[in-house]
Amino acid sequence: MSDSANKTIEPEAGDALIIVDLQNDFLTGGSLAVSDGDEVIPVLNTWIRRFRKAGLPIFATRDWHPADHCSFRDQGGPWPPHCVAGTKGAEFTSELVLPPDAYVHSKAMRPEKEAYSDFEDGDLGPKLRQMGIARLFVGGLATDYCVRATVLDGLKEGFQVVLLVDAIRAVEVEPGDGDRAIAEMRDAGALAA
Ligand code: VGL
Ligand code: ZN
Repeated sequence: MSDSANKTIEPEAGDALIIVDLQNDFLTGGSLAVSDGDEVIPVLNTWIRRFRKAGLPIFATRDWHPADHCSFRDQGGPWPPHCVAGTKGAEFTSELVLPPDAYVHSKAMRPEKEAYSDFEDGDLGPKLRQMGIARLFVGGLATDYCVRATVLDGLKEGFQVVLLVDAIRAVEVEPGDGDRAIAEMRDAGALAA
């Protein structure tokens, strides 16, 4: 890591906070719980306060699968069923203090299509551009899946990306996946804060 890593970057006009998949199923007690995933909640609450204070937009994204989603093991996919739309497991954790005006972005809603990236489904990119957003502060779960894909796509779409390294945790199907994902995101141009 460079000397500038982990230095807090203050949000300013043109920035948006993107909170990736802080849903019960990815947290303690959930069907696809990410190790130490709960630790990101207070860190993200601090970022939410910073963005609210500055009057800047906050997006909360969610995995929002049908009950027969192709990523589920009983459908031949790699994962246990998780984040089925409308279930308790798909709800944002109540410990996350989301403001009432937070934008909610749902993804991977079609049975036959996986979508780790928030830019793959719906109109997130155009919406952000229309709001004049140029830089994204990204944290959440999981480092090696939805965070990684969202950050890499965000950079490809022309946004600057600040990766909130204290506010992400990895699934680690293979040991080291989290660190590899962080290296990949930084190599692609993400700054670490
Ligand atoms: C995710 C695995 C399966 C994620 C979603 O949000 O990172 N990971 N579905
Ligand atoms: Zn999923």
